[in-house]
Amino acid sequence: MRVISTAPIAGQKPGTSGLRKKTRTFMEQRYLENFIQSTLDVVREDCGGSLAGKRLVVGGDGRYFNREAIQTILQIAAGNGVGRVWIAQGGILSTPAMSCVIRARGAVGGIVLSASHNPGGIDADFGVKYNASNGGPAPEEITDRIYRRTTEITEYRVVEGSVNIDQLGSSKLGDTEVVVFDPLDDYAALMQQIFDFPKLRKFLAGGFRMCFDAMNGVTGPFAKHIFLDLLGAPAGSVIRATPLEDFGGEHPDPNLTYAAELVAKLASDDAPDFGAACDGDGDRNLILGRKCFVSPGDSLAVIAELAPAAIPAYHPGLAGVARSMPTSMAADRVAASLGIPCFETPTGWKFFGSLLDAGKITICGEESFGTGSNHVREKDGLWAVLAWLSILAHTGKSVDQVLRDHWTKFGRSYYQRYDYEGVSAEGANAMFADLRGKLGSLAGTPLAGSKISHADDFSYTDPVNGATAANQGTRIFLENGSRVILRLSGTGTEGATLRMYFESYSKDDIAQDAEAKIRPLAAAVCALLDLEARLGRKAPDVIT
Ligand code: VG1
Ligand code: CO
Repeated sequence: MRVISTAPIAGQKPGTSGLRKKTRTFMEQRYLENFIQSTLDVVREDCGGSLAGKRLVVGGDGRYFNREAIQTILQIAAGNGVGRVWIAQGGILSTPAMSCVIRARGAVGGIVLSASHNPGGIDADFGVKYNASNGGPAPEEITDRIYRRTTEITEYRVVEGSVNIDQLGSSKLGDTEVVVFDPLDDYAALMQQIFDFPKLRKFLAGGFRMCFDAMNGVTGPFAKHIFLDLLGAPAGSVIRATPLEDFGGEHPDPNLTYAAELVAKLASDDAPDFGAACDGDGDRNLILGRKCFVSPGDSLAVIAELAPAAIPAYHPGLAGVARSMPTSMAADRVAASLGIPCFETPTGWKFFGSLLDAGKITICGEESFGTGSNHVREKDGLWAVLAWLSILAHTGKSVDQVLRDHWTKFGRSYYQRYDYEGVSAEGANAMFADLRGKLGSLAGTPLAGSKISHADDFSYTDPVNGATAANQGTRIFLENGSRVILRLSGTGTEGATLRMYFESYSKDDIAQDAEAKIRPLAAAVCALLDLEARLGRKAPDVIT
């Protein structure tokens, strides 16, 4: 074991989902080392002072620097006397599979190497996230301590050496046992416990056509194993299934902008019945029908409505549901009709963890293409795809019909999110400061044919452990029931990214185009904020 001196590096504060920075920043001397040593210092503290006998899982989404980072983490884990480190073969482990493996193998936690849907490569993004023993992203109480530790660090400990991460089996680094395992096993077994695989197999054999796009990310091998090997879908049903270090030079972000190839396929005359995609690390999902897009808020609501009938694991019914604050309120209406609670949390999956652990919710989701349940403590892209397949198999309806039936019963939340990426942080902060200054006086202001009823900053108190989080997004409510939310991204790596979320509810008028429905509201809010002058942007970079 070698002790190497180091000094604090500024800015190692985890955001919405771990520490995300430019890859070159992570490659700087001691950058990754400092963060990992700080993380393990906090984990050791929570383990009563020693990591001996403790088990840690390590894996990532396969992006550039994944393999090198794994070797560094191994050396530091061994230097800190971790009992055993499980490494996914080839370093490839989706975020939900990480959560599954931590839980299934009783690990103390896991280190996820991913910048999710952000591009990969030496000039793109990298990220590191610590997940705790429940399988979920560490809560802020832990990430705050990790951050504090990075500001005080003076040394890190390593055992030098390396391990062949492509070869299954067990070896030693110092006193640490290193086990390279097949990442598909635990995850596929869990999916088979939740869903009726024989029924899905029959459904796919009956002429139903699907196309799953892994976007050159981590889900490729998992999707091939589940959809092709276990469910018998024909070979062409899974595309872009080899994890690439740069995701083929694209954004592995499953939305209408970045999954354009799949969207075009589903809009063609020879479209399959169902299309789906996941992001780089496999926690997000996009659901498409023929010429039909399922907005994530609707997807959450439909799954909450139909999972108890369509999916064996949820036959006993749901304890409750939860959604992040900016996510559309469609799920609230389903919860009300089921007579179960609906919780509203800040953005980021870490806020669902305590509710899931306490058994208060069964299904939860975010507008950012994230859906999941109590089976793991991360959002789970392939789980959502299997949930939709189960719903289609159970109802015998098309995606489009499932949506229409849902809206007929509950009404429709028209929804869109505008992203302004890489704007000046100064300009964005000034705009927020101004808006905050006048929140109290906005009531009564006319806006897009209605009036502002009230406006505030969202604060959250966790109903299980009392933890609080303030300033989680500025909300503007209209008298006609519409909502607008503004917040700054906590996952970006350049300048600031402004997100604006628009929601407009109709009970009966359910067949309009979402874009057309939202446009006047969006235009009015941009004018209210003087957005073009302040940020120098005429239009958002991405609309989802
Ligand atoms: C974004 C999304 C948020 C999601 C987070 C991590 O955060 O808005 O809903 O939980 O990404 O997703 P932000 O702070 O940039 O808005 V992933 O797939 O990057 O783990
Ligand atoms: Co992701």
